[in-house]
Amino acid sequence: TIANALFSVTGITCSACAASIEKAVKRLSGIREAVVDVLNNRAQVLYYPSFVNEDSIREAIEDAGFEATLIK
Ligand code: 9UX
Repeated sequence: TIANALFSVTGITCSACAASIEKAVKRLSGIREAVVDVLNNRAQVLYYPSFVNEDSIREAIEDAGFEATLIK
């Protein structure tokens, strides 16, 4: 099964940083897709819950240098 997580990510102002967050999240195993929306400060992630969880994804975003909060 696949799950969907939406995060609020503060402080992203450029597409280069959005791309680096997407890359950091996709590096985790169990990620199907990661899309960062700079204009709306959102990161949408499709993932396989048997391999990865929301908190690990949040930590990957924070390790990339940005504050992330799970919205749903
Ligand atoms: Mo990418 Mo950070 O611009 O201010 S370098 S978001």
